[in-house]
Amino acid sequence: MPRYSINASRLNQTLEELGHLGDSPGGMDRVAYSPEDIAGRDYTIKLMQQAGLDTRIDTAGNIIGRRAGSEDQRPAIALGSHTDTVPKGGKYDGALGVMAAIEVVLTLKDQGHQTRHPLEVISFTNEEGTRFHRWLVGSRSMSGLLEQDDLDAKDDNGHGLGPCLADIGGDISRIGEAVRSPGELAAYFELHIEQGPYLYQSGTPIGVVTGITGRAVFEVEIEGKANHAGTTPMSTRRDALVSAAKLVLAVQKMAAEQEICRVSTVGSIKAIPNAVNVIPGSASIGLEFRDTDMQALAAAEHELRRITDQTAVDDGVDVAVHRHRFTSSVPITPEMQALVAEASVNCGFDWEPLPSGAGHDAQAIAAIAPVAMVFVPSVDGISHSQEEYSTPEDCANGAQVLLELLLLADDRF
Ligand code: HGY
Ligand code: MN
Ligand code: MN
Repeated sequence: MPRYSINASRLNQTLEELGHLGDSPGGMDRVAYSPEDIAGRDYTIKLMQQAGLDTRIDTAGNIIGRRAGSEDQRPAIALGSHTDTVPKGGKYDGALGVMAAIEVVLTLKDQGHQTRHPLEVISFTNEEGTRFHRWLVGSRSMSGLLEQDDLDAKDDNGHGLGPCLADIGGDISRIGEAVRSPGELAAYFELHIEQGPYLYQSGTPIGVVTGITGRAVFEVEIEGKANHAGTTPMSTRRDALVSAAKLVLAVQKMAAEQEICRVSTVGSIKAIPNAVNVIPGSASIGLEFRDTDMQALAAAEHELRRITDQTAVDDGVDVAVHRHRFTSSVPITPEMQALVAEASVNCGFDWEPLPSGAGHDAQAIAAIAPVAMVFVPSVDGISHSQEEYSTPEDCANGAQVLLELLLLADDRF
């Protein structure tokens, strides 16, 4: 039996209320640094303060709520996730982890229970990386993994990160102050929806995450020759969009048929000038590869560069490959997996081990603290979509395990 029971209806109410902030036809639009994201952040801060947390925003824009422990000199145990979404995203990705962390604190407050360790609830900013094509920005800032090219990144309109950070209370000129040293956090626990089909298909309420995938993100720019769609003979065309289309199919084949890495995706494509009666002179595609084996990602990059070189020769176009980000895969230690499993059993829930095909803030924080992740089922395995859904019961189960996990760690660390 768990020591305390979380308040399931309170948790699901906050999830519902957060889910109204940035909701739009087609899905959630709480893209990092947007007014919708700021509304979600303000709501989160209000909840944290109502839970009695001392809140602050670090120079990277991360929201940190702290609750003193009875032995406050100990390193804090942190719970968290993110509230930014992909465009047209879902209501649970990230949001569940932040709302559940606050529910855990509210439950401890209701029970008058003070943990030995200080507690921190952290809502990391810009986990998804939509706007600047750089993800885990808040958590990588905290763990010292941010690079100069993150700070120099421009969005699709040529705007820089600095003003966006200022809009959310950060400060790019002092972003180094967000870095936490190893030892400052005793552990970081993240509850998250699985975002894949396995727990839902097996009917298992809790996932014990065994590792978090690596990811390699690229943009490929193709330069051909703009010309008249009606007068230019087919044999003389240098159509950048046709070359891009060939690359889209080749990238998909790399995982689907050649099995070079676990998954490969082209998520964005642009044609310039994007007019039906103009042969596109320029085109670009945004793509990513994922695998827990970093060698597989290196092999994928090698194959990408081979096929782009070949396309340039075959089609008489110029092709440039820009590597945006290599994120290392992160194993979860057997000890931390066992603690999640024990918490699940204490709560009376079946569990199963599984890797995460999605990336998470935990994989950045793993550079400075021991981490563990708890998954709950995603209905039909859908995520990054308006149809993303996890049942109120599964959300509550996850929060219950998160609370038990925290209490076990507080006793033993
Ligand atoms: O893309 C991901 O894996 C995560 O949802 N940011
Ligand atoms: Mn997420
Ligand atoms: Mn996501």
